[in-house]
Amino acid sequence: MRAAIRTTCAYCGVGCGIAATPNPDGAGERTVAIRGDEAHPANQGRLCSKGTHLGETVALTGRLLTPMIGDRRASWDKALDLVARRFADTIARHGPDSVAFYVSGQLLTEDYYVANKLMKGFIGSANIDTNSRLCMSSAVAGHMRAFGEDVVPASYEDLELADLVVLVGSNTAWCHPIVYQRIQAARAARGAKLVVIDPRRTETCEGADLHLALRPGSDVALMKGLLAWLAAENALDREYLARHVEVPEGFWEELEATADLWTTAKTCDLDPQALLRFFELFRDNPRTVTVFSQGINQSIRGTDQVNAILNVHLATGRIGKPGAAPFSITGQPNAMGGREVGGLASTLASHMDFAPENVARVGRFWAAPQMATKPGLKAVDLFRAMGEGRIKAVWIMATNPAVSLPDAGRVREALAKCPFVVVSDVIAETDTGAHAHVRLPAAAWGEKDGTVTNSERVVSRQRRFMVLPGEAMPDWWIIKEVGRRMGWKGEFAYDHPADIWREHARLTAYQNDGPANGGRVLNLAGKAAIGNQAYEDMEPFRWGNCPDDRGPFADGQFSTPSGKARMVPVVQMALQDPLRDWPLTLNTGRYRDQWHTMTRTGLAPKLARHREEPLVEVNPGDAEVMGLGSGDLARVSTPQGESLFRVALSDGQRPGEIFTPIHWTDQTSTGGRTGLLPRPLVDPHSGQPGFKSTPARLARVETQWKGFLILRGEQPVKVPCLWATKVAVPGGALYEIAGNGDPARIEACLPKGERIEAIDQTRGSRRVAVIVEGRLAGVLFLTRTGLLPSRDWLIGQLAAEGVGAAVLAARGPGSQPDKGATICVCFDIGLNQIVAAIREQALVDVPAIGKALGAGTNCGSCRPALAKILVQTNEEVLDAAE
Ligand SMILES: Nc1nc2c(c(=O)[nH]1)N[C@H]1C(S)=C(S)[C@@H](COP(=O)(O)OP(=O)(O)OC[C@H]3O[C@@H](n4cnc5c(=O)[nH]c(N)nc54)[C@H](O)[C@@H]3O)O[C@H]1N2
Ligand SMILES: Nc1nc2c(c(=O)[nH]1)N[C@H]1C(S)=C(S)[C@@H](COP(=O)(O)OP(=O)(O)OC[C@H]3O[C@@H](n4cnc5c(=O)[nH]c(N)nc54)[C@H](O)[C@@H]3O)O[C@H]1N2
Ligand code: SF4
Ligand SMILES: [Mo]
Repeated sequence: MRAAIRTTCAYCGVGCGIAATPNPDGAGERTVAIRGDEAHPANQGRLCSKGTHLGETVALTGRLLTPMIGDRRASWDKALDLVARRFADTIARHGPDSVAFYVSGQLLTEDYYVANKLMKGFIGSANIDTNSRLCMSSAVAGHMRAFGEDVVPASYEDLELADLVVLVGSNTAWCHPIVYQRIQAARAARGAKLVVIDPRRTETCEGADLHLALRPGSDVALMKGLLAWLAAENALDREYLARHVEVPEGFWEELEATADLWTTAKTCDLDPQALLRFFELFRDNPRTVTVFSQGINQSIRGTDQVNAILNVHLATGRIGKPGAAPFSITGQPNAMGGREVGGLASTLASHMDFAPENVARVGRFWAAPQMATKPGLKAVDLFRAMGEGRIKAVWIMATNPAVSLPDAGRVREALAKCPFVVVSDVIAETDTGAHAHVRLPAAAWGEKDGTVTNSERVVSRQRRFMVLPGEAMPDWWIIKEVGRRMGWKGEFAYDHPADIWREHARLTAYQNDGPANGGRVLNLAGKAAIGNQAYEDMEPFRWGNCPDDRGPFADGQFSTPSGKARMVPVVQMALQDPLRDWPLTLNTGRYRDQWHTMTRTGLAPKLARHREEPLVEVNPGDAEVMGLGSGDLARVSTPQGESLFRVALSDGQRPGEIFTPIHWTDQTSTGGRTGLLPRPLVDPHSGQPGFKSTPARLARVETQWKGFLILRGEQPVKVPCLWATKVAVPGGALYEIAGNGDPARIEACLPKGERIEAIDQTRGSRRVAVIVEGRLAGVLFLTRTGLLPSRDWLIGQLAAEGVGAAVLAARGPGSQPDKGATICVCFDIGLNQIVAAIREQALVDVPAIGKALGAGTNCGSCRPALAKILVQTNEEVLDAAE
């Protein structure tokens, strides 16, 4: 067995360290054993369900392994020459602003740096934007307004030192699970309080001291109400305000006039008593960390929402002190690295903007022939410009905008119109790749080498532990090759990611005398002159602390001209009453075990089991009025488009509000495509879209039959029916299906082989299995009025030998009862098993469930779900007893 290689997780911005042991039991080059890295400061050995199961995603299933021009394989030389030539020609004919790059927080810092340098210094346009626009840009804009620089003044340790943690618009238990576990561990150890502010009652709310299910979009009112109340209670830090904060004229007067407790409670649709409890908790706990993510950022007033939070922290001096900070947690593994190199169209490089002296400075450093002198197009505008014919060549890297941009139908039209589309991806077939003229095979996690920065400014190495498969190449290499072929050989002469790291680190330090002298906090001088071996061995380190190693801003020095932070006056946006034709509000977000457009988590059978289909969550009262039942199919429509979802009743949804997940695509479903629905409206400061709130309506969709299809192997099929969603299962794929008309055509999806069938005329049920050499190759179950059996046993038969006609019974001798939806993916424990154990063994807490079943004792991602099931089941037991 080879030694473990220390790297970082491929997924979220928590940035957990991983010890990866390739080929652990000699099973093959593309296998790896994954453990949490005990020495990594972010996770200290813990991993959530996604990180734990990374090993299931490293096979070559679906990989793009050669450059493709159209549908033809091409050599790298041919493909790169074509990209360079088409970009150069387009620039020559239409100018630098006729081309664009659209990149991603999933690139490594080194990749990002080269892309940014090529566009902003050499092509001479700032038309490079990133999916971080959809993710972090309101936080960036808020930080710049308040601090003069995009610096996150917090670390995970602050969460452990805090007496109060406030989670605003963050489903931390699902989206930043290790941060959540650290919060919960600190609560257990020190009794810290937890408040969750989210219109939905998510699993993050389990065990919180208080959940405020506020009206969506009312966060500014809430934070202003808090600040006004603290001012009235004399709970501000007047000294801090006087020394370190600029407060605009009239700020307090406006606040006092608009934000009393009762008005706030009404605007936010909250119980005044609950609101008061939050205010008191805040007043009484100077060590407060307010964590925020997409419920705040993804709003058409996201930047104001961010500043409303920062205002409260500045006015109470809760910043730059242990256990006291506003904390924007980042989504993607390298969202922060992208911000550091300036990957947004609105920033230049190294935390500099487009002020003329910055343009001149970066131009000198790069010896750049034609610097971009002004910000470029932001993501939503960029694709709009493409639709209008103004962007004539685009290069998309490590993001899937045909799924993830708002009004994705329009985005697809824009891509279809664009004369030259290049897509660099690790996966061959994606919704975006379908529009590409050239597809370039990028190195994936485990094959690429470089650095990432997590939410708490810790820079870590991602290390390669597998060979590059096929002709895949790292993103930095692909970009620099195009730069060289466009004529800038010397400027893009990188042989190793360390070459790029050194240049990036030097740029952060170049003529940067720190915030007290008009410079910036971001300064990597100490890491600029390192050799390749030192880069190889680089331990995780945090940038941006004060000289005495306290957090940024601990000395009260901010990156503004005056050195003071700024309170920003913010106004609560008008909240619309429901529209007649669009009476509901659509909220969108994430599932615990899927990552974005599922190109990678979708490969892991274990991760598929938590949610096998895209659901629309509906308040039970609303569902009753609309005649919708659990498990029905329903169409969500918005002015932008429509898509189908499976209905789930949820009393965690406020009346009038529905929720859908962002993960399903054309590759995995005929419905469930959330991206088609949100409106392309953006925040005026940041350009970030308001993904969390779109007027919508919902209607039941009738189908005459339903069923499922299980196929062995990896070859994807398109199932021709109204509803077909696909998830990976061990050895194959499971498709849940439903539709109208004659279902016979579905049988064409079954492979060739020995067919056995059973028909039940009265229920309109049909069961077909295909057996090849004694092994199950495929099975189709359909019914008009009957029930369908559990899929688990049948899925298990994909691995069995000597399968016969008995397979159509869908259960073996002595087979287990249906386990129900998988809750614990590590030990494959289902809802029904957990409920039964709680009832039969009178279990009272989560550790007891762990003892009885193992559930929750490995990665811990399901512990909030177990807590919820425990409460519900025990309530039912009590109700039954009464
Ligand atoms: N499992 C998983 N984890 C992930 C990801 C993933 O795809 N899957 N993606 C990563 C990425 S890139 C990101 S950006 C993060 C996102 O992490 P989060 O921001 O935690 O996730 P979301 O589900 O997008 O939304 C957060 C919450 O905001 C709430 N919300 C909606 N409207 C409002 C509002 O008006 N006010 C308030 N206060 N709350 C509101 C929603 O109900 C939702 O529960 O997750 C990262 N982690
Ligand atoms: N409605 C709605 N929409 C949203 C959101 C929401 O909450 N609601 N959230 C938004 C947010 S916060 C985000 S971050 C985005 C995410 O949306 P996307 O960025 O579009 O989603 P991903 O699936 O992560 O896309 C990454 C792509 O890069 C590929 N890839 C993976 N690794 C590499 C690599 O090393 N190199 C290259 N070249 N390619 C690679 C993957 O196969 C995949 O195709 O979605 C946004 N869209
Ligand atoms: S919390 Fe989970 S997904 Fe995020 S970095 Fe850690 S292991 Fe990876
Ligand atoms: Mo994100």
